Amino acid sequence: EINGLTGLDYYPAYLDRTDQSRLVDTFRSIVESAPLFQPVMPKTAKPFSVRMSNCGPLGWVSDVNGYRYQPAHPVTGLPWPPIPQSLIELWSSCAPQAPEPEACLINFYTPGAKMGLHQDKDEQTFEAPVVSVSLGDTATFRVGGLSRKDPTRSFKLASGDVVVMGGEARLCYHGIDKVLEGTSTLLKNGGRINLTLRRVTPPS
Ligand code: MD3
Ligand code: FE
Repeated sequence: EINGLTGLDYYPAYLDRTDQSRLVDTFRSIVESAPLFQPVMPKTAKPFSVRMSNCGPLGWVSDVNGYRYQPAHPVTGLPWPPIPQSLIELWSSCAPQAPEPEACLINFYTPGAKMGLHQDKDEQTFEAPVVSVSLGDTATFRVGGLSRKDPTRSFKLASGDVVVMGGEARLCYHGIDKVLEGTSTLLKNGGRINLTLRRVTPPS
């Protein structure tokens, strides 16, 4: 719990170095078939500084028309690759009561990339938590309340850390202020990978 928010569970060093390296290999194989793309903001077309890809039956995209989940890569038109078993198992461990995840958004941050304060509310259900895995350089993460104006708290997310946002925390404002260059040797060329597992549609 952080900020008196229930439903935010932080598991520092949840993954050991071996598990982290395996996930980096998994990331590399996913982006071979579903290359990182540069999303743009709806209406303004301003590019995100974070590049993205997805795996799973649905993937999150943003373009001039809006934010949405879709079954195919916006550039290749191919279906997203499946969510790897290791991440399905991580979800089952961290969110044992939730239905299976349908989307895994992959965020790739180079030094200087950030993500403004936002809510994750493009899903059709908020019943399941969002489960996040950080790999590579440490980032400064900011989390607030249900209103944009609520005070925020910052903490660091390091490689191998897992954050589970469920319950009240599921719709909290949050963002990434900064990636701290040179804080991890996991990725040869530096940077940060964040994987977020999500349920998008209500369970049948
Ligand atoms: C708090 N990603 O992809 S992960 C995102 O590190 C996103 O790339 C950040 O915000 C990143 O939407 C933060 C931690 C996280 C994920 C989901 C949340 C925090 C959250 C949902 C609700 C509140
Ligand atoms: Fe988010």
